[in-house]
Amino acid sequence: MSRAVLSIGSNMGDRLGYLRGVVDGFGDRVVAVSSVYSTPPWGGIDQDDYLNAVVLVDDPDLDCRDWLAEGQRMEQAAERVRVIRWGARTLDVDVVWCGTGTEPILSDDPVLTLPHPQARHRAFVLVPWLEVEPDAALPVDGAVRPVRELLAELAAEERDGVLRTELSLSGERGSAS
Ligand code: A4P
Ligand code: MG
Repeated sequence: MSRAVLSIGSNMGDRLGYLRGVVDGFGDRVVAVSSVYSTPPWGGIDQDDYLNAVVLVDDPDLDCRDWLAEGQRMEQAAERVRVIRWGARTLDVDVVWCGTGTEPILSDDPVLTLPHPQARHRAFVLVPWLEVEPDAALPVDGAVRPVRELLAELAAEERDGVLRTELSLSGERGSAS
């Protein structure tokens, strides 16, 4: 049984449509969905801006690997081609955090590393996560750190690049890609 924090992103094609597909795909397992954020590419590869969001999911019958597998199925359905690490993609679904209740599961398995090793450095993950879970905490180097502190430690330009949009992944929907 598990609860997970998923970071979803797209910077190719129908970006909003791909993100909505994730929320629709997880259906009633979705507990909360952040706003959609426009974010500059992270990781030093020259590419278009992303739309990013965070989705909280919960299902007593699924474990952390199931969330990864479901996310990868959705990436494939979005016709994602894996060309270059940290490069452009129609859809990326990362498991940022997974646990039972509030207890995190830790893993250094390269197939599923938990928490996601880059999450702490990524304002495009931390900003939307805090929106849906203001008291979120992330295990970092053996200590559990409030996500709001991790975000405050990032460079101001990292944080300032993450812009909330009026686009929505649930409920009433705008139209744009
Ligand atoms: N994997 C291990 N742990 C995890 C985890 N916690 N969640 C493995 C998801 N996957 C995990 O991923 C490579 C392998 O990581 C998988 O086989 C999985 O078993 P991938 O998605 O196939 O490859 P990738 O995405 O090219 O590389 P990577 O390192 O996963 O990149 P990221 O971390 O996904 O970063 N900039 C902005 N603004 N917004 C973004 O969303 N995304 C990326 C991709 C780069 N820059 C970005 C964004
Ligand atoms: Mg990925």
